[in-house]
Amino acid sequence: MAPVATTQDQNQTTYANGNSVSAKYDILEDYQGNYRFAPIEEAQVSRAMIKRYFTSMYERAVSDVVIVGAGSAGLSCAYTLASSRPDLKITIIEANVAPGGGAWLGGQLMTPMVIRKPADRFLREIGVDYEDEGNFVVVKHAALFTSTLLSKVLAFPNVVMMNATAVEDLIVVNDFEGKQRVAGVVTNWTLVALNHDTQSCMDPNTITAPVIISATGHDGPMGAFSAKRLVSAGLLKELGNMRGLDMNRAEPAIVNGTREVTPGLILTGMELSEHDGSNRMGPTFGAMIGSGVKAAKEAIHILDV
Ligand code: 48N
Repeated sequence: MAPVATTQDQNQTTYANGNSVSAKYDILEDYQGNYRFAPIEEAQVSRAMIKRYFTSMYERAVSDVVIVGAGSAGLSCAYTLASSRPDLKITIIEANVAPGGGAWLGGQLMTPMVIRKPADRFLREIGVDYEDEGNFVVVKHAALFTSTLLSKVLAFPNVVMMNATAVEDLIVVNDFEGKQRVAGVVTNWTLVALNHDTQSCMDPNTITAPVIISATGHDGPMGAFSAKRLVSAGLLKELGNMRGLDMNRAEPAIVNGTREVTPGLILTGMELSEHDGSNRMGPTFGAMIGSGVKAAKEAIHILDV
């Protein structure tokens, strides 16, 4: 156990082992060789992480909603769901170490992010400034949008995000009518999921939930994961495959097409373009926001029926 403070006055804290740290944060004094941290033992750091992470894994083994993918659609969905239903246990599974998907940049590695009206409403909701260009707005850096949204999502007490964790299969069960229903996800550490052909038998874990929202995008090592799994699991005849770029057709198609594509599974964002065969929109992100918001409303409808 780390030594407990024995005396605390307005200038410094002294510990039973004689260590003392300046309680008053005097930058001059502290940066002249006197800077001190409160003492700690290595096991305290390990146990602080282990206790919290594995407690949340234990508790979220049964969630109310699992969102697969923390890109702009998944995060917009998570924000809408968590803010409107604080009673729901929302668990986000993100394969990358860094959440955010393709929303850290605008297009062709340029940083400004274009969002067509009326999706600018969401920017005002989460407090992101933008320049108004008439029919669309421009956020000065895509990372301003994504980091703001990510920080708000993670601040909700009912949201748990497990990044560097991949969904590598779906749980599919027969419901009481004998119909196949998606009832959860099969997970593994991403580094394990990407290395099943280098080691044998690294079995996964599971999270069950009545609603799964898949927002795995259209590209990347696991893009359109759930849509592709529906085909290989015999729940979908074939993929529609994303069509060529047409901003004016693509964005309304994605938002209006956001839905429960098979019992228990909602698709949102660009994963839907692979499922439905809708156009891509390129470097404009309003549909990701609109689709994420709609996916949240669809999930609430399913849960409340
Ligand atoms: O950003 P993405 O890829 O996906 P969306 O749908 O949130 O946003 C798409 C958007 O960025 C565009 O593609 C823009 C609008 N361009 C369109 C165009 O025409 O080019 O995020 C998906 C996230 C990523 O962070 C992945 O790491 C993650 O999903 N992911 C997974 N996480 C867990 N398990 C998996 N199997 C998995 N697969 C992907």
